[in-house]
Parts: sequence; structure tokens; C-alpha cells
Amino acid sequence: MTSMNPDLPSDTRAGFVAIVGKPNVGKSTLLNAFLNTKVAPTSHRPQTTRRGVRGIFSDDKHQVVFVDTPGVHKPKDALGKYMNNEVSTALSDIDAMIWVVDLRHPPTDEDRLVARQIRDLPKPLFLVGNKQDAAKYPEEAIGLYEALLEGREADTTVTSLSAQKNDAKLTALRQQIVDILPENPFFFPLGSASDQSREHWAAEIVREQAMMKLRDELPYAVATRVTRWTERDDGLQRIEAEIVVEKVAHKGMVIGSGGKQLREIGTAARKQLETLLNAKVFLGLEVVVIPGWREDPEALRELGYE
Ligand SMILES: Nc1nc2c(ncn2[C@@H]2O[C@H](COP(=O)(O)OP(=O)(O)OP(=O)(O)O)[C@@H](O)[C@H]2O)c(=O)[nH]1
Ligand SMILES: [Mg+2]
Repeated sequence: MTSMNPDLPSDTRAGFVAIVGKPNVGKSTLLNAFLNTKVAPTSHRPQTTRRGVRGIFSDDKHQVVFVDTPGVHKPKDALGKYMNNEVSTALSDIDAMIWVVDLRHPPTDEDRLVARQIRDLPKPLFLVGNKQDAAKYPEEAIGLYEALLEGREADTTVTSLSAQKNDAKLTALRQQIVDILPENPFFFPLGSASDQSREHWAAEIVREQAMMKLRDELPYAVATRVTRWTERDDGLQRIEAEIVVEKVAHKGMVIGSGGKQLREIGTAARKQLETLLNAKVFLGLEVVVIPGWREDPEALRELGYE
């Protein structure tokens, strides 16, 4: 098949590859490592990813569209149902899938839930045992995960690695994925790393920092959105963003005494944005309340969870 767009190379291979797994196993870290840039937010808290995010890897003849997904879990609210639904959607039209597991621990019910979802899909599967650097018994662990795929008929490739280390194992895995791509024209222009708008992306960077710094239930009660982004002539990026909370009582908790915590979130997010954008950034943050947004379909839509 040849590409119809003269700006895109012809005689190419391209495809969609979903990255799935339970929360906190390192799916988004793996995506960012494949692309060598930060497309998706990561944090030590489970359920950091809420939306399916596409990260695009291209060389002159190949394009892999990786789809990072929220961790599969038992949903507690409308947001959680949306998140699991994002996983099913991501799995519905793909050329291959990556199942990420945490080699530090044996499988849990959530891993079994994922295994059931993917075992019988007739697409090549890459089982990735992650966090090898921190695992005591990585070989035993990967065996236990492989056992959950018993009866699977389609191709399965097994790799153990550390997504945090961008090393030869990771490059080899990416190459194995490139090798099974079908003949297809490129889906995205050369040079694009993600399908999300810069506003969505920056809002996720702010949310990542909020999730790292806030405690207890708060990380899960927070959403973020960019309301304005202007560029000054001298290159300064002026970004206004909102941190949305569920209850009036949460507002003060996010701001912190004397505004200290909000300043800390803002500073950390601004530094990240400056590094990634390679530009000076002014980041204005405001905390707003949308009562019960996690259960409110309209609010979820407004916040980009639709
Ligand atoms: N030791 C170690 N930690 C890792 C590795 N890869 C990721 N992590 C850490 O694991 C945590 C979770 O990483 P994420 O990439 O956010 O995990 P995720 O699977 O996307 O999580 P959800 O979006 O919540 O489903 C973070 O603290 C990462 O730094 C690894 O190779 N080794
Ligand atoms: Mg994630």
C-alpha cells in the first residue's frame, strides 16, 4: 500500500499497539521510554493515567502508534468506569498489544482481570515484565504471569526489563514491535509524538505534580485543565490552568497554608514544562470547585473524560 499524502513516505509499515496492565506497573513510563520524551504523566500513585493517550514512534519507514491506557481496576465511580472503558476501546482495533506486569510481585486479581481480557485476542502479544531492577525473583515472577495466558493461541513474546532504564533491551523490544507491523501508510505526520493537544498535555503535567504532592484521597479528587495559552513575542509561554476539586473543603487543602502547597505544585510543573518545551514558562494556577465532578457525566465531559 502506498501513502496518498506526498509529505509522507511510501512503502511503509505502521500500526497501533495498545499498552495495557493493572495500575502502577509502569505502562506510561514504558511509553515515554519508547519515545524518549514525556508524552504521558507517571507517578508512584496507582491510577495516574485516566485517558488513552497515543504516543507515536516513527523512523523513515515505520510508525508505531502506542496507546497508553489507564490501569485496569475495579471501578468505584463514573470516572473509574470511563477509565476501564478506555482500555476496552484501546484494545478494539489494534495490530499488537503490550501487557505490562510488575516483576516485584506475583499476579493479583487485577492482573487476572487483564489476562482474561487479552488472552484470546488473536493479535501478537508482548508480555513485558517490568521493574526488573527492583525484583528479587524476576524469573519466578514472569513464569507466574505467563501461566495466566495458558491456552492462548496467538503469538506471545516475553521480555523482562526496566522501563526506567532506557537501555538496549528496550530498543530491542521496540524493534521486535516494529518488525510485526503490517504494511500501512503512516497515520500521523513525521515528527508528531502524540495525538493530544498541547493544552491537554500541559494539563496532565500539572496533574502529575498535583498527584505527587497531594495526599490521601486528594490526588484522585483532582482534575486539571488549561484555560488559556498565549505566546509572547520573546518566546515566553504563558499558561493559565485550573486545578479542579470536588468539594469546597478540598480547595484550602490543595492551596495549603499561606498558599505553600499550590506554589510547590506550580513550581514543579513549570520546571517540567520549561524543560520539555525548551522555553520560559509562566504558569498561573487557580483552584476551582466542581461539586462531585467524578460522578457527574457533564462535568466529566467538560474535563475531557468522554
Ligand atoms: N523500580 C522501578 N520503578 C519503575 C519502573 N518503571 C516504572 N517505575 C515506577 O512505577 C511507578 C508507576 O509508573 P507509571 O508509569 O505511572 O505506571 P502506570 O502503569 O502507567 O500506572 P497507571 O497510569 O496508574 O495505571 C512510578 O513511580 C515509576 O517511576 C522500573 O523499571 N523500575
Ligand atoms: Mg499510566
